[in-house]
Amino acid sequence: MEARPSVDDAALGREALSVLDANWTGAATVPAPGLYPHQWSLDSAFVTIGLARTNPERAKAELAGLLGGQWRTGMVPHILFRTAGGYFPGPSVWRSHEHAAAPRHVATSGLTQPPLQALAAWWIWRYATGREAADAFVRRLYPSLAAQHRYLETARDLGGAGLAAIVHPWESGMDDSPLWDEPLAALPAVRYAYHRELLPGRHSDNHHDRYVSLALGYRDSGYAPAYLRQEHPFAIEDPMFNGIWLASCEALAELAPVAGADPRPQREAAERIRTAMTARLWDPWDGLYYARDLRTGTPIPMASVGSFTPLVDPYVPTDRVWTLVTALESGRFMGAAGYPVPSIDIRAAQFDRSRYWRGPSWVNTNWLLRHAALGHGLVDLAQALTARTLRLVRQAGFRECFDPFDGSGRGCRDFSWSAALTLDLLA
Ligand code: 2M8
Repeated sequence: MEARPSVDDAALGREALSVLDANWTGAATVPAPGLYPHQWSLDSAFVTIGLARTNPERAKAELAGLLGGQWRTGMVPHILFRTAGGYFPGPSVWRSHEHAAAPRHVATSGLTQPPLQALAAWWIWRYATGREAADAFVRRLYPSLAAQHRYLETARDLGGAGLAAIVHPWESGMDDSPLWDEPLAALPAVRYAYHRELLPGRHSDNHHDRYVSLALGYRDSGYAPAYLRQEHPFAIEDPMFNGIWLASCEALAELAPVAGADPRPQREAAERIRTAMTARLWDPWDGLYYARDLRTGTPIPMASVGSFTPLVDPYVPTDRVWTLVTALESGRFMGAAGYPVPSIDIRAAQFDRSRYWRGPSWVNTNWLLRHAALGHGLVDLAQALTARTLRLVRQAGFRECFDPFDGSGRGCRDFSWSAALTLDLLA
């Protein structure tokens, strides 16, 4: 465990703000200097939430800037290339400028990430001190957020049951999770020549070649929804992605009256997702939500932190909440690890305490589960998640992720969502 002098709440908050200042490009907050030198949509949504109370103007700029990169299809890209910083795959791979629906002023990727943006907009609105300005902000962003949800409903309901499918591990927010090992292994072996030195270094070459091949196949189809439906070999209904979408639909329904819009379509979408998650992703025997592989038509029966994130829906039935919380607090997750919440079941053969989404604990998933716990009135669980997450960043700094047993930092330093969500936990 790295030793750090103990810091009080005020000093921790100041440190978090200075990380976010250093990672601000003038138009967006990059996830971390060096490794991630552009704007990522999931990271930006968490940064927005973290800054909503301490620096609302920057929170608004972050979210509005991200939505400025939205495609005319409604798709919010997972990366907006904001700097000259090297990252693979960069603009020359995605070639967004060749697509009529992509924005002209910024190059983007062609994939998306969990749609947390409406929840982030609601976070800004609910904590705003100036009502008029907050309402005006919601009126400005509402059409983009509604279009994002429409895109998921139309282009991404590949299973036809009301859930959005991810078409690449990068869309999950948990890119190297062992959840995707089997669907990736089922893809044909390929080998590409590319700038391996620019890769984050967390994946085997084997996996990376498949990541690139999935991205190129989709790109070469012209990012066509019909290609995703009929040919694309990777399509998964993921509980974390859909749980976040559900929460964003509810948030958008709350914001609809502010924007003079009808909340019913968002409430109906939330209900469709809720029903479909129960029918397709909930495993009543194991008492967990599992991802579902649409190409094999079977669940991926591996317990991950994503198995619990559907709890962000306050309407999950009480008996299911208790089943999930029992598993979460068991020796498979929080019970054995001193520093919650391991990204994968500690007892799984693939669990690796130091490799990104294959075992370590993350501030963003802890925050989501804390938010979920508060929605269900589980105050003790929320307090435990808050206290132990703050202990992690106090001891190891704003690292990308953490060893769940000894709390030592893993991945990048000065990681934006770890800093931003610390601000929210301290508020
Ligand atoms: C990680 O994903 C990127 C690909 O998008 C990567 O591995 O290079 C994930 O942790 C993802 O959730 C995150 O948004 C991104 C930037 O922090 O890094």
